[in-house]
Amino acid sequence: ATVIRREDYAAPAYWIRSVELTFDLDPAKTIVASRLTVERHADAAPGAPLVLHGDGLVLLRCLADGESVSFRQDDGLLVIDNPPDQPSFTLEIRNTCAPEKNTQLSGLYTSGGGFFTQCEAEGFRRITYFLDRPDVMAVYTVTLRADKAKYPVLLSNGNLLEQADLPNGRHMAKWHDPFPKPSYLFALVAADLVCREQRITARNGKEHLLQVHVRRGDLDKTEHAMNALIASVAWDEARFGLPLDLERFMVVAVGDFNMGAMENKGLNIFNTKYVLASPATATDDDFAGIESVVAHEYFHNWTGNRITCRDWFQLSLKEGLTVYRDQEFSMDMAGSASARAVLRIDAVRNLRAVQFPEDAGPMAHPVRPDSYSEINNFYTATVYEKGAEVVRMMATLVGRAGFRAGMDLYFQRHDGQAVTCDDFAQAIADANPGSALASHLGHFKQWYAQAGTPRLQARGSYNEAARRYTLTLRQSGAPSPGQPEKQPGLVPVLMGLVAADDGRALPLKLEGEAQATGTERVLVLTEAEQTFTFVNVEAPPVPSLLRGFSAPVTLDDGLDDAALLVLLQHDADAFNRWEAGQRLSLGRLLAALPGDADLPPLDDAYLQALRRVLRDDTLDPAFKDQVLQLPSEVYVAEVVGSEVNPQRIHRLREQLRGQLASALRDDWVWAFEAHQVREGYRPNAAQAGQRALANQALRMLVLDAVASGDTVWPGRAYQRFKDAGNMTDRFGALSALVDAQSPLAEPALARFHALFAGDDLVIDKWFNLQATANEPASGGGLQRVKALMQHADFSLKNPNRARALLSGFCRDNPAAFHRTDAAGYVFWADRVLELDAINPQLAARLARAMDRWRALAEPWRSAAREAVARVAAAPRLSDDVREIVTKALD
Ligand code: B3K
Ligand code: ZN
Repeated sequence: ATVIRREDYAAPAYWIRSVELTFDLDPAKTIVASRLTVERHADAAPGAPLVLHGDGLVLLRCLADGESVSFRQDDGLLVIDNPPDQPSFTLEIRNTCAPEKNTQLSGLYTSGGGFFTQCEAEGFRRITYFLDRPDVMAVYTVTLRADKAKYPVLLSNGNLLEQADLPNGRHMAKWHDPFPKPSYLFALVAADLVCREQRITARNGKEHLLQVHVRRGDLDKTEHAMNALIASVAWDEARFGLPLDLERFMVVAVGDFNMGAMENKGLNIFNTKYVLASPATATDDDFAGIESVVAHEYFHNWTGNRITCRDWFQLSLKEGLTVYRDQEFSMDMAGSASARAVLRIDAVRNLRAVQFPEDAGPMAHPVRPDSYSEINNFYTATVYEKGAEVVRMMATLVGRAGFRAGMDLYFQRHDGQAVTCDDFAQAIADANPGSALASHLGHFKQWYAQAGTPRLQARGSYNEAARRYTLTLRQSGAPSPGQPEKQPGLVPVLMGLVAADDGRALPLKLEGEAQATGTERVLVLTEAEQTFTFVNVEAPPVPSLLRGFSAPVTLDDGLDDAALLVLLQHDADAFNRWEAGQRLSLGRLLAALPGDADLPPLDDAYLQALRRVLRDDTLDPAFKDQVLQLPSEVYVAEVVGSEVNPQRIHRLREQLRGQLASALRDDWVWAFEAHQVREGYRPNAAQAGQRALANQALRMLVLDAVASGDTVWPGRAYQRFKDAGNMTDRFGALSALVDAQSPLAEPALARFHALFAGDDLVIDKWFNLQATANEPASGGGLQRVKALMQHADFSLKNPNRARALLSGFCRDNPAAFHRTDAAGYVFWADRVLELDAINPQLAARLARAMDRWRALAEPWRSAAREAVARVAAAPRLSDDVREIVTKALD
């Protein structure tokens, strides 16, 4: 496979200005007729060869300006060596493709008897020959022809121009999208669908039609997605002044889809998982996921579609920014400051669980990568989530109004263009002259260029007599693939000082400043080491650094338990309160890790502190739920960093959970009883927080009961499982039984399957719960997963199903996966190879379960290496999987 490099970017020799496509849709053989207006690039030589991308197509004919033209086909490419040497000409192409054979789900494929497309990143070339790169933007007119009975709904981007019946039971529809777009935003749908419609009037008085299209029978599960869409349209107008620019905006749900959703212009195509929800079938997390993905795709209409990426190295230009925007939207929707903090905590948990390991492993890459062999492998947590952190840091540095001014300037300058991450950063900086971002833009842009999670060290000392507190900050970065040395960047450190005695917020005045600037401020670190001196500090302080996780770094502040207990109880910043609690728990696990003794009994100070949080009625239930949840095994492994023993981490964490379950038993009983939602189900943050805390309490109570041989709480959990009025509570009770390995787990699982048979999204949950279930002391997790692969409901061809079982086991169940007999790794290798023959993108995702094999202790390390090497040596690997496993072995 060839390596593509960012520095090799060159504009194409030709542009394509307009496209007319006609599809004669047939599952076995679809005929595509394409008429392109091609324009020679001003810098290109007259008659320069025209090279079009193609993949898996059969070419029927090719005409230039109506005349036949000589061409050759070279590794999928269509090369026209002597195109007309005029500045512009027409190219007519006719080709076929085979949608029903397309198991990769990239390009045009069939699902549930309908036709759907997925073109990002390079799927359009699997439909027809084209300059399939994001800097080539064209206006599309699309005609669809298909059997009317089988495919009554025919959709493409933009506005419907005409619709008519044709002979032989066929019909046609013609669509026109007035906005020039890159090919990756093209979409079509032809299927038997029903739709929920809503007319809305925008602030500027314009009317729009919103539609959510789903399979027959699913209409009653579309209300939430529609509400999320309406809210997204209103939010983008209010917060960023960005209106909906099309008369019609469509969302279509499809059951076979490689990722979450896709922002095709005016015709977003979604995984059913991110559209369909009812209280009986979806959990609070599912509802929240739908709201955020609907928003994300909608926000792409401006950040991604109106301004797109010049090349795929700039992917974070649209993804990092759009994730930032959807995060802000979800926070605004959740409302209270506490609910915002809970969402921030979730985002950071996810960053640490997925992005930090990525940044420390063989796939580590900058937010703007320098090279790739398969671009689909770079839709990563680094590009998305770390990219969003980079945007968030800009917003922190220039303030809310400054960020809005920067966005305005970005659209003023670049609307309708394909641009780079540099263009974005420049616009935000230029709109904020005099800001730390503008004065240190070079330092800041290291965030785009350097891979790896920077390390921030902080050491403070207080001089009681002088009432001075000096804080020294140091930044450093570990080597990553291709980047042995790291340069200092710009780290915004949002901070406060908390009085050690009573926890009050101390006024902040830096040496040389005329007066204190409140009790919270941003320190801007741009050197490898800088010292900040605070004066008039009236009491010994505990530093509260990196509030709200103001930069995606690891922090070593050297704080002891006493200081962390102060922050947990008093910090004005909710994020840092949570963080202090996590670190207290983490500290207890790390201290016990060496050797193989059991976890010592937990100390009273720690238990009291957690109890106080749980019982504090000034705190929101959702926040308490976050504080009481322990750091994940994956995160603990990442903090340990090398010679990781996954079994040891699992055992100690289980013991910690067991002790918390028993020591706080009365508090859990209280929490469970006190957080029952009495009014009707609504998926809002307030209700969801109550349910989350009650479900955590139930889980702890069942855990403690099973450990002590008591049957009352398992019985209550089973009853709740049977009677629950919503999926969050039903699944919470079921998970509690499975988690504690109660004898009631099996009958509950069987009942759950019977109750929801045929509801694919719920059956996915059923598979996933078993794949991620706690490994019994006697083993058997892998056996269960193997048996589930034989279940009539299992299929490797459906991405949701395959992910639920296989990624659930290999990526989200470390204790069951990392077996000392290596059987987990053998299973992983077999599944990666099996899946690669069907769907390389999906196989490559699963392949990444082994990213961190080098950090394992023996015997896991050698066994893991062998499994990775076996995959790498297999004949006929896709480029996707090959890139992952060869990088893992490098
Ligand atoms: N832009 C798409 C992701 C496409 C992934 C291609 N392998 C969804 C999104 O980020 O909104
Ligand atoms: Zn996106």
